[in-house]
Amino acid sequence: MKEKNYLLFIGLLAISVYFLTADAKAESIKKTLSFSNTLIKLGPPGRSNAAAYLDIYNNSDVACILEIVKSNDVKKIEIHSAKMESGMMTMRRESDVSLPANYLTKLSPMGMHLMLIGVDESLWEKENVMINFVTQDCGIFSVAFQVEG
Ligand SMILES: [Cu+2]
Repeated sequence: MKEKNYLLFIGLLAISVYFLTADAKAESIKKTLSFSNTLIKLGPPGRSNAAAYLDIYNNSDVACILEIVKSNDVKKIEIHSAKMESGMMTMRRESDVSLPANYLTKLSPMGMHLMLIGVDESLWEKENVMINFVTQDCGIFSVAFQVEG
């Protein structure tokens, strides 16, 4: 092999290794959290609040801190935990929720959930609403939610 061709070959090899590594990195960040069973429960018409439920699986070996949950279609989204206290259901706002490593966190009725504050009629016409999850170290995720009455 001539020297020039040899250098070209090494160069191409280096470039493909670089892209493969970059690809693998992007993949690992993307797959840190998996979202499933996403559902927005609107409840009776006229109500300005709704709840959203989902499962979040943290595939990584580190805990992910969920900092902000937001959507262009909703004024404000809070993370709530629900608890029975002397026969009454109480809700509390949670901040910086930790999603443990290699663990499935379920946001469900009677437990932790998303509170959609300030929803309007336009939500009824949508089949899907995008909700964004911003974490401290695990990236930002845009997740489609099915809307149900
Ligand atoms: Cu709530």
